Amino acid sequence: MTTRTFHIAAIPADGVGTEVLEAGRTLLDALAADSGGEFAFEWTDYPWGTDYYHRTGQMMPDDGLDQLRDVDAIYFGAVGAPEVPDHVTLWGLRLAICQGFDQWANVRPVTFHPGVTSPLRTIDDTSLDWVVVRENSEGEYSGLGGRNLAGRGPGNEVAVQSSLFTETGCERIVRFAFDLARTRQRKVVTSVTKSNAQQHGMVLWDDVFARVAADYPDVEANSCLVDAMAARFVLHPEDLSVVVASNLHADVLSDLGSALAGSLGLATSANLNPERRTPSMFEPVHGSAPDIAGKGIANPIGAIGSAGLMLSHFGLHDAATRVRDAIDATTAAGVLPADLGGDATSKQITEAVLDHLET
Ligand code: GGG
Repeated sequence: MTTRTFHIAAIPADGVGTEVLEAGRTLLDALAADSGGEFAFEWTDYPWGTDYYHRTGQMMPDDGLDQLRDVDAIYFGAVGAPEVPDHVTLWGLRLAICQGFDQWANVRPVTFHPGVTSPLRTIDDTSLDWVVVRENSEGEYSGLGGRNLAGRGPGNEVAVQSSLFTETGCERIVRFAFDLARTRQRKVVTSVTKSNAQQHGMVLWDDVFARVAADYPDVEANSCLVDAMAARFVLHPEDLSVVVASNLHADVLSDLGSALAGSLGLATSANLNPERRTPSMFEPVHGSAPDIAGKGIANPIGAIGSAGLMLSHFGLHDAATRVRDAIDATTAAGVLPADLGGDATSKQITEAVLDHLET
């Protein structure tokens, strides 16, 4: 008899999303089969994304969120296609889900794997382990603004794109970062803003950060401007543990972090509604990579690792550890995809991770 069945919505969406999600599903199903009935997964596929957009004019149906509301988690691939503007596909699907379900904490670990060459050659890169915590509901992604204001016409157009920072939004993500830091070996939170130049919202963020930090005397707190932080990622990454930043800044920094770890293809993420009022969503950080879609050579490690984050979210910590260890054993054995300088296909990497699943 199966003790717990988790209902997962699979949304591969665009490009390589299909291939990498298949890899993660294979892993999850293998773990369930091997769990001795402890847990099982029930999958529902949602064929939303750019193909759906071409057929219907929308990236997902009007009642899309209602269709997803009762699942235990969403497993997402990637969004974006060359023939449709990126802001249409992103807002029509990925952001519609993140914001519609108030998945306000986007957790993006930066993990260094054995056998992967990092551009950070000067340090013992396997000892690095950071988490970028991205505010995922407001900030620069508020969607506020407009074009062609005050009756100006083409050639003289004006666009306004406003950032929205609320005290509630800042406080909940900063507390999340401190709570996360408390669970880690290095209890450090670094807050990133550009409050010297952006004197309203980001100063509010700084004020909230200072106030919340006082509640966590056991956690070291420091702040850094985003430009300096970009340099610090490259030059002094050993100082970092949890990095908390606004929607846009954390997106950029987590891409930089994963490139420093070897490739964006490795990067995992969890879009969480920490109160668990709505489903959370797990996805590789990378996009749809249309240039290699369908060739079977996409790096599935980000998607497999994100499935591991989903296991932790379900409280299946032993299974999550098995996934992490199997990924490390795979890279250590030199089974690497093209973006990491190897020639293994997505399927070969998936099989290698399966083979390395220790009990
Ligand atoms: N799997 C992540 C994904 O599809 N990302 C596409 C993208 O363009 N994301 C930009 C963003 O979310 O800021």
